[in-house]
Amino acid sequence: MTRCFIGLGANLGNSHKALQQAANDLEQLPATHAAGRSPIYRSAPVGPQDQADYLNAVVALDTTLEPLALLLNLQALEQNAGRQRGLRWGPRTLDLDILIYGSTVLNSDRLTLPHPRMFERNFVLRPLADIAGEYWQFADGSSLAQRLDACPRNDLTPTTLDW
Ligand code: PH2
Ligand code: MG
Ligand code: MG
Repeated sequence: MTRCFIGLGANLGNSHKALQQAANDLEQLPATHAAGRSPIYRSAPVGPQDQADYLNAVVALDTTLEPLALLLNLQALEQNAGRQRGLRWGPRTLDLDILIYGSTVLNSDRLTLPHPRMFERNFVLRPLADIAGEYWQFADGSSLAQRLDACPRNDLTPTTLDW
């Protein structure tokens, strides 16, 4: 089993419901077990500003699915949630990103691990730190806490939304 962390984001339609459904679906994937859910945060959009605030969270999974198989499963869940491919960084009903897959470092056309933009995004690092703990270390020896310190402070607030 490999511990992996999935970033969830949504800002179109019923985003709260989309996140709840996605977390349940992720934990039901084949060869996969639930390993934790962060609180749900509300965040100002990064990228085009003429779009609604996002809900963001991170879910931890233990899985024996290989990274690309996991990616295909995430894309299927995005499709089921009515995801339309549109503007880069534009509004979406559901976005599921593999942030970390164990200690795997991967640079392929299909997938880059760890997620290449997560270190500039506090809406990813904050919920990740909530459930990954302070002991997670990246290949360069840096900790999540250090990465969070160095991250731009985009507007981010915890919500009381439940799972
Ligand atoms: N996702 C994006 C682009 N911008 N902004 C916030 N606040 N949250 C997101 O999840 C997000 C974003 C593309 O994946
Ligand atoms: Mg994304
Ligand atoms: Mg994505």
